[in-house]
Amino acid sequence: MRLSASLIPTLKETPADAQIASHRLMLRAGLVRQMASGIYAWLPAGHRVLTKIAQIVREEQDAAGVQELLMPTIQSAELWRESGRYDAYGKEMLRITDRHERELLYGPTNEEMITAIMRDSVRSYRDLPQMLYHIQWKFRDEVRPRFGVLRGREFLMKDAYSFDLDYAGALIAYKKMMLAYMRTFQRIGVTAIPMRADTGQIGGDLSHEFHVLAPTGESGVFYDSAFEAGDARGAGDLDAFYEQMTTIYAATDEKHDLNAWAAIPDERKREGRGIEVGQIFYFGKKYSETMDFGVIGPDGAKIFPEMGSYGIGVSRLVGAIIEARHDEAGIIWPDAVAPFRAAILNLRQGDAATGAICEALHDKLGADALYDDRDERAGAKFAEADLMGHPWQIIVGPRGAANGQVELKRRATGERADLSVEDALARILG
Ligand code: 5CA
Repeated sequence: MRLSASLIPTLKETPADAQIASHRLMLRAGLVRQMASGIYAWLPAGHRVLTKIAQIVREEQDAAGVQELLMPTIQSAELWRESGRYDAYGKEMLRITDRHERELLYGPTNEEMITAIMRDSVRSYRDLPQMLYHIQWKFRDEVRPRFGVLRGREFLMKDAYSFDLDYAGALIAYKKMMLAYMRTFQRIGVTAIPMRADTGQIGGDLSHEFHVLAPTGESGVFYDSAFEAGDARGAGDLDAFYEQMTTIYAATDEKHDLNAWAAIPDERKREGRGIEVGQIFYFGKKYSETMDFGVIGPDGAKIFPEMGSYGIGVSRLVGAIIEARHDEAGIIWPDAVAPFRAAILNLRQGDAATGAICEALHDKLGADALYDDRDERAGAKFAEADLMGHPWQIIVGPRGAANGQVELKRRATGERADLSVEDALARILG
């Protein structure tokens, strides 16, 4: 993509109303713009990040055997009266009345809707187990939307739901989902730690939150350094993985257990702050019973399925990644979710030699490269590339170009190397 023809409205000034780094950087790098309190438009570069994250989430859900569907954002109040949550949910629910005076709402989550869909479609124990997910916008009328996309009112969530015949089956679904989450966050390029959690509005008795470590996180977190070492990657056996995830100590301040903490050797104790990017819940028959979703068992008796729900804050992740990965100059994107894998910086626009090399690089790298072909000072191009956080910068100046050489810079480490065009491409694509 050519920067001269792109809508990437970067800002030189720091926006006054943005309190934390990710919010400032998302505005400055031209990723989002606020359209109303807690409601954002995703501009082209921001949309590319959001799409890449959603795609990794999708691939890992698919790999875990979860089926994708798409439910609407607007739901009927009737559905929520069945579960009893229409009144219980309170002011966080955005309630809407249509022209026929029918009560609707903008969905904050989808337990009721997916249960109704299953109730309509599934009759027999033979039809279970099933797991389903969608990636869809949600609305929660937060009292204090803040920190940009970290606590928005409209936000993109992946939410999955599991239906099993018994507790043993539900626990397998829960474990599979935990493994899928660890793989997802690892692929995205952030360290996320699962922590025992309360169940809040969703209800139930088993829940974990996944926290990305960042100094500005809303929760205090305490954990064993074993999580940093990546010991807790979860290859191999599902039960062994779950056992490991749930026995190595990790807790938010709400659930912190001083006795268990005291038993950890001092050199392994880690304290910090975390941003909750996902949460998983097991809540048994809470919705299947209240909404009368039963299947006929092998002996003809009715079985109310055991359920769980599993969320990932897709849009929140964009902010969380930036909180965890930035410096004075700007964002430091992990390779997997950067809006562009590489920026090509033409330091002398109009020069035949630099132009030819840049065009060749642009052709080879395709849509995942951003070609800074503007008639701008070199310093401005460097500053903007650092701000936008491309993992690689290919710097093409007249002196190197005369010898067929470019300079390759790695944003995360600041490492630089003079290379031939071929070698630079090999490093970026390798
Ligand atoms: N139904 C369950 C799981 S599907 C549920 O709604 N869980 S949740 O409330 O924990 O939300 C799931 C994830 O959405 C959270 O972990 C968080 O990452 C994200 N999220 C929640 N509220 C917001 C918000 N106001 N802004 C941005 N992301 C949010």
